[in-house]
This record gives sequence, C-alpha cells and structure tokens, in this order.
Amino acid sequence: MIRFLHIADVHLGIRRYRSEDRARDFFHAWRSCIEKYALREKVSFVLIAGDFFDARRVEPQAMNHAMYCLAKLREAGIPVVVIEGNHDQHESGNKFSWLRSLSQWGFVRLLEPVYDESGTHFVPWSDEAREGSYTDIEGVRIFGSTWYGATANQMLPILVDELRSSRDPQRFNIMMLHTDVEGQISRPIPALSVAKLNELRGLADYLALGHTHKNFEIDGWIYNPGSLEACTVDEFTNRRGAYLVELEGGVHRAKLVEDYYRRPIIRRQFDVAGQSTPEELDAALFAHLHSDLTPHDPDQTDAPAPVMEIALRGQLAFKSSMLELNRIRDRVQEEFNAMLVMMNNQTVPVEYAVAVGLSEHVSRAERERRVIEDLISRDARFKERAVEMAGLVLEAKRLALDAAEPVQIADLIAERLETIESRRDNGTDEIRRN
Ligand SMILES: [Mn+2]
Repeated sequence: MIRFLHIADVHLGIRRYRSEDRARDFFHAWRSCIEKYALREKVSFVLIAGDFFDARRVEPQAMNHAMYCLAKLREAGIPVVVIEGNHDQHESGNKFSWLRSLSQWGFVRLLEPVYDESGTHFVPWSDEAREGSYTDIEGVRIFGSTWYGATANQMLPILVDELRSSRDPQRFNIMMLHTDVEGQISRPIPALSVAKLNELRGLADYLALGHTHKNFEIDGWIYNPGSLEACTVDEFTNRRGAYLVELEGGVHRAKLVEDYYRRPIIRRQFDVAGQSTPEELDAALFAHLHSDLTPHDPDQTDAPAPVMEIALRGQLAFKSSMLELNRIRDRVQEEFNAMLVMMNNQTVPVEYAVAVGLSEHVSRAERERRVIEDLISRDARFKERAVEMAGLVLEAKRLALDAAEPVQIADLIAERLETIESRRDNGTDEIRRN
C-alpha cells in the first residue's frame, strides 16, 4: 500500500489583520499538518497543488517557515512535489523563482510543462537537472502544470494530449492543477468547466487540485483540499483540510483530514425576537453566550484565541438602525478574548415584516389596516396600542383625502392620542390592582 498527502494553498508569508500571531498561524498549520500526516504517517510523497507561498517575492521569515518542514521531509526521504499557483508563479521573462531554487537545491520537485516553438510539452523529471514535467515515485506517475488563469479552458486540450502520450498505464497517474472549477466558486471569474475536466478522466486517476480555498470533491477522482488555513474572514466558515490518500491495487481512498493546528472558530446563533429594546437584546444575547461559552484564557499559550461568528436572526422589535453591531462585536471580543469577531446580521428589520399571513381574499381596506397596524406594533413603544393607532392613521388619511385643513387633522390626532393614552393608563391600573 502507498500513502500520500495532498495539500494546497499553504500561503506561507501571508499577512492578515496586521497580526503577527495570524501570520504565524499559517506556519503552525503547515508544520502540524506535515508533522502529523506526512512524517508520522510515513507517506511516500507530499503534493502541494500551488500557492505554497503567498507571494513570488518570498519574505525571509516565510522561507524559514517553509524550510523548517522541507528539511525534515528531505531528511525522512519523503519527496515533495510542487506546482506553481497564481501567488507564487515565476515572473514572466525571469527564469528564476524561489520554487525553482528549492527544486534545484533538492527540497522539492517543481513540475512544469516545457514550452518551445512547437508548443507545450511534458518531459520526464531529470534527477541531474532537477527539473521536469512529470515524475515517478513508487507505483505512481505525477504530472505537473502551471497557473493558466482565464486561459485554462483553452489550455486543457493541450494538457489532455500531453497526458495521453506520457501517462503510464502500468501506474497510478496523478495530474496536479491549480484552478477554479465551475460551480465551486462564487466569484465572477472564468472557471474551468467540469466538461473540460472530464476530458482528463480515464487519463488521470486522481486530479490533485488547488486554488479554491474550500474543500470539494467531484465524482470520486477530482479532489480539492482547500487552503490549509483561512486566508480571509469569509473563509473561516469554509471546510478545509488535507487529503491523506491510500492506494492499493490501483484503487485509491482519499480522506480529508482536519485535525491539525488551526485557529478555532466558534459560531453561535441568536434569535432576537421578543427583545423589545437594544438593552434587552444585549442582556439576553450575552446571557445566552455566557451560558455555554467559557472565555478564552490568554495565559494558556497552547490554545489560540478563537475567531467568533455571532449570527443574529429573527424579527427585530425596534428599528434596525438602533442595532449597534459594532458595539456588540467589540463587547463579544472583550468578554471572550476572541482574536476576531464576525457579526452575521440576518435579522428582519421592523420596517419590512408586515401583514404576514394575510389571506389573498382579504379586502383592500382590511389589508391596508393590517399593514399599518403591523408597522406600528413593530415599535415596542406603540405595540400595545397598535389597533387604535392604526384606526387613527386611517381616519387622518381619510380627512386628508377629503381635503381637510391641516389644523383639523392635527386636532383630531391630538384628541384621539389623548383618549388612547388615558384608556391605556386605566387598563394598566386595573392590571396593577389585580
Ligand atoms: Mn490560493
């Protein structure tokens, strides 16, 4: 049995949130993943399907982070097979790149197609030159490619032809590709179509993808592990990991492994319905959070501070402009010692949810009354008097349509408000007496 590890988008050297801790997270993810799933599992090789580095101009500390594991892998005799991604691709017109240097120095095998006057070709790996387009390790032949961006759909037939003539039917053939795939991204950029990818089917037994920072699999032969760590706030909620693949008798079994160091994310939902003021909402929300969450202890150095996502949903009982998300976010961060707090506001503003559930047979007049009543009752200050207030609004409207004098309308409103208020006071007194 052969085992290998497939990762992508390590993004060493990335800088986020002006936080040195966060930059180190990417090193810790890389280090713990390699230690646990490559060195301890004694895999036959490691695949990195692009964007090993966050930038082609590699920062000194990012190279230190890379070498920490590459040296251990070389010492253990585990080859690391790499392709370029959009972030660490060599500059056009410059034949030097850090990935090419690492390949020359014997720490990785960088697989690249070769270009000449006649087109794109796959050439076998040369141990002397330490370059090539495909390489054999045990019973496996691994093909590399490079970042094609918007031209991926045009390039694919060429890769298919090269793969057809260079694949070894006696071996398990792996193709490495750094690309977005249609249907797996939400960005409006051209992605490789699944129909095009399927042209590789039968030629490649395993398509090792990188680029999209979330995990996906297609039809049991296309695998994208996702980035090792979250590169943006949005990505925290994506599933991601590394593939530990077992290979026996030409049959593979890919398992997504996620149990390595990564910044923990805590997600909580809270229904705001029934909280009639911002103060009430605060009290209920924080009571809810404290009831099942222990604040992170900053003295515990082996456990990193979490990223927290708080989703608010349900119908707001006050104007949405009174919902101070930034203030809630800051308070969550402070009380729970989170590294970062994301607020996800899914509440329905009081301004919108009106006349819910009205039958279509209801008359226009009744519909109007319900809309007005609902609008009024969403504001906790008027909720208990919504029916009378709606009646008053309709009366005032009728007067206005009858071309009444403004002062006449104002008098009506003043008079009726007084009645409504006094009725309410009496009602409250009665309740108190009981
Ligand atoms: Mn990437």
